[in-house]
Amino acid sequence: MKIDEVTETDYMDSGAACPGCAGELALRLVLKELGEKTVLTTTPSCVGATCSVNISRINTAFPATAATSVGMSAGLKALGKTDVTVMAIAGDGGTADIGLQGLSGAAERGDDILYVCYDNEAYMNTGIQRSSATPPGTWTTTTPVGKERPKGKERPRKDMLKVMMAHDLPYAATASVSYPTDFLDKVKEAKDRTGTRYIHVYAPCPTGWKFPPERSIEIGKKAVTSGACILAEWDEGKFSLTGQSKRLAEDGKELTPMKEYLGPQGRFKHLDDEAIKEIAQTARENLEEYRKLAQAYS
Ligand SMILES: Cc1ncc(C[n+]2csc(CCOP(=O)(O)OP(=O)(O)O)c2C)c(N)n1
Ligand code: SF4
Ligand SMILES: [Mg+2]
Repeated sequence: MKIDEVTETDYMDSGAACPGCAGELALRLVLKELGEKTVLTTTPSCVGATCSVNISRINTAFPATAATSVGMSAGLKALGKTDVTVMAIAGDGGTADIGLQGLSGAAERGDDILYVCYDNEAYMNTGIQRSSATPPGTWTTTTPVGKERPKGKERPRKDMLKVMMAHDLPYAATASVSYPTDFLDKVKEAKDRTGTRYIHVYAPCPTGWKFPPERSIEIGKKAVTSGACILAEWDEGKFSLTGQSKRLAEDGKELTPMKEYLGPQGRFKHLDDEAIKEIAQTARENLEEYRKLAQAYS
């Protein structure tokens, strides 16, 4: 897809997200691809709380996110309505932590839903607490930087793409709002499948990451070009890197120095050069692991 093929029709109504919010942009883009024949489940989260849409939508409790969509999918099928996409959107906290059982249950059963996780790497709507998707090195209000924890969060992030691949579902992918055509190609691919489809889209948050709002797209790009976030796709048992990540891992394109990605973000300002080096090393290792996975599942 080319960017000028993206429809100008907008299914978002007025909203109250912070300026530069990429979570809001993620939902805006997904709806452009899915169109008006979509029923949406949202949860407590920034997107759930701040975005209003011009399509049918239900706001449900975190643990029930996937189950609510599954119920709607079954109901529509019973009514003979087969041309509607049933979609859920939730944040990283709502997906990797609080709603994981419902999502896992749906994926294991093969229920017919599209689940999108927008990942801003913390619980933002309640004031920047760590989630299991928060990357190591991050300051959050529940990983305060101090004598005991000079480097912020210590544990690695949960890799939701690998978690979902373990369910052997038909389609799963990672994406970034900073690469909208790669993202929308994946939404298009997922839309046309049956069964549980999962897209994990990286979505910078100027408020929680502490950078100026006009830099959201640039920071999202640097997340990918530094190797901190990886664009990939699982398609009926085949795994591949896509877009910029493919060029970095397979074509030997040079990674952006990690400092360029972390430096503009206040949540990393406590990190010294040694700590940044460690994060860069982990990113290289993750990219290499994904490259090998792509070889193994080609
Ligand atoms: C079961 C339950 N636990 C906790 C909350 C409080 N809560 C509301 S929004 C939110 C943050 C959600 O984080 P995430 O899913 O990552 O979305 P974000 O706010 O980052 O957009 C939390 C913890 C809740 N509403 N319900
Ligand atoms: S806190 Fe972050 S995710 Fe929430 S509305 Fe503001 S920019 Fe968006
Ligand atoms: Mg979040």
